Amino acid sequence: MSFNARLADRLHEMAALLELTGANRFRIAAFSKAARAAENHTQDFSSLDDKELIAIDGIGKGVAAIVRELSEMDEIEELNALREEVPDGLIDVLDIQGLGPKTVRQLWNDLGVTDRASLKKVIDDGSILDLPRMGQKTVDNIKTALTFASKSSERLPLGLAAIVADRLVERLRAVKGVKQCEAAGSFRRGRDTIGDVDILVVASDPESVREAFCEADDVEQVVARGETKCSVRVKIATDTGRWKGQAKANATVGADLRIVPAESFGAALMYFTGSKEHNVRLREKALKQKLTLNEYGLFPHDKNAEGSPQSRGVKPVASKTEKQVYTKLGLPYIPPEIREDIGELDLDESPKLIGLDDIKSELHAHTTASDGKMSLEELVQNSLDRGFHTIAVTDHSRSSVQAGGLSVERLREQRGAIDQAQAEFGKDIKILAGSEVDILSDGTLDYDDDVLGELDIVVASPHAALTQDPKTATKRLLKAIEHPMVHIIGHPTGRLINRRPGLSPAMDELIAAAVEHDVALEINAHWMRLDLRDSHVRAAVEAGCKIAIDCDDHAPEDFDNLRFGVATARRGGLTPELCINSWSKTKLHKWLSSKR
Ligand code: DGT
Ligand code: CA
Ligand code: CA
Ligand code: ZN
Repeated sequence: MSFNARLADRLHEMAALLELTGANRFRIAAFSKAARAAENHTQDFSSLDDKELIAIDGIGKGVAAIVRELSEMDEIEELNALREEVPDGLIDVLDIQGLGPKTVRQLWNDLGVTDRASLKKVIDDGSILDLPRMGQKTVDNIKTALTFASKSSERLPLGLAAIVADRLVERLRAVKGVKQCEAAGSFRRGRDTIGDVDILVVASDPESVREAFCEADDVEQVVARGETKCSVRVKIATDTGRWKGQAKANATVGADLRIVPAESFGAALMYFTGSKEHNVRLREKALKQKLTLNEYGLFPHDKNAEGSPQSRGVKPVASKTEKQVYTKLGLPYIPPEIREDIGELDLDESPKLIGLDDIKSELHAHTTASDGKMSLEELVQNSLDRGFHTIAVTDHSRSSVQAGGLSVERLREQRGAIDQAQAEFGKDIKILAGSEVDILSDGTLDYDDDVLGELDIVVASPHAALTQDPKTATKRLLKAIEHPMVHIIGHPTGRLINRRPGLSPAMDELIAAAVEHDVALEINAHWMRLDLRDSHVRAAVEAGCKIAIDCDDHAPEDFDNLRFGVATARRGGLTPELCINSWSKTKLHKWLSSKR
């Protein structure tokens, strides 16, 4: 993590902690502004002197001193003091949707609330109603949000699990004597949240593997250290801010390691990839063929024999690769993402699910014109680097005030800038002038039709009023789908994993309308969203609905979220034909202009 990113995290954290302590709001705003300046500047702040720092918009003397402190001492005294002052658990309370810093401060000062448990207590005994301006309706909303937050806090979003899984796999592959190493479990199946990370290893020197796994710096606790199975709790990120939905500084996740023999790696990988329900079906199928399946292989079944076949020295009919095991079971290779007992054992051939390499365009991205961190040129360059033939610039529309939504004038100015950039970048990439236009709460769009008609691409997304009842939400989204100038519905439900449920429209109606009006529904690839979710994608694919997989890029690293969008698409059975991002330049542009 760069110095500036680290600084920004700390400043965001200070701003939030200061809010909880009721500090001067100008001071709070100054820290937030400085955090954004650190995020947006390409120059490393630790290499600048005070004069240069203060010259930067958003950086004053006070922040300059903090920059110095962090770069020289690697800590910030005031932040340490704030962390002392504010109870740890209060941050989790602030994370609950609908609870602002002011209310949290009151809960803390007046009622002694210090964490989610004590919040629940003051709700249950009714004392929360003693707070000024606290009515039953607000309490009900807090209660719902609290239940949602605690139900989901157990599971880790896929994107954070990926940080851990990638790190563990990389670490173990570097150990001498390791021949194979793969992440299995729900992570390999690409679920949107993960209970724990499962890692499989084949190694000639198992003790070195155990050591690398159990004794690394990020290991918080060793739960078990056995010969072939180890379990630990690892820190998710060693240096990530507590803010913006990221891993909390001290958050950990469980990780299981299995060391397996090379000859049964395929069977073990199948077993530990799961799902449990898929495994059950496979074993049933095996038995019907007088075979028995376990993590060591597929064996001839002998109902009179005692003990496991491998312990009796029985030779497996397949075990080395997953493919061999599936083949011997009379099945095509089943991709991990659909091993969920959703009918995958009935497939005659392996489905040609979409892959990362199929994606050839990005159709939802932001620049500094609204709330993005990339200039137009940076956005285009990043898209070129990914090999995309098209990038759509879709900044926010005017109602998204906090996200710097564009007035009609600024939107038209941007078209000029895009034409200029197109001339500079030439034929290698097509830059589309677009908008992520707000779907207002009644389903109307945030720009007039004549403005929308000037754009090459329109992504229409809900951003506000996300607690609407399902009926209203359905009506709202249907109206947007029926709009003749809309190409894509962005993050259709607006859910944020573990943070807010979002809308619950009648998805079958939306899908049917999208097919009728030739609109694509988006899989927003950001790991906090993954919206559409897998089950929605499956329904859409079955109906023949077009799907977009987009990263909704705000920063260069957001492009890396594509893998999570693709995983979700694969879980829904998406093939390249229905995914507009996998189309050729000609086909895509023909479709886009058919709506103009
Ligand atoms: P998670 O961690 O809750 O997100 O979900 P998984 O699927 O990763 O589950 P986990 O970590 O408990 O176990 C990994 C895989 O190991 C699981 O997908 C299937 C297999 N497995 C674990 N326990 C059992 C079991 O009792 N029976 C069967 N058939 N398979 C199991
Ligand atoms: Ca797992
Ligand atoms: Ca596990
Ligand atoms: Zn967006």
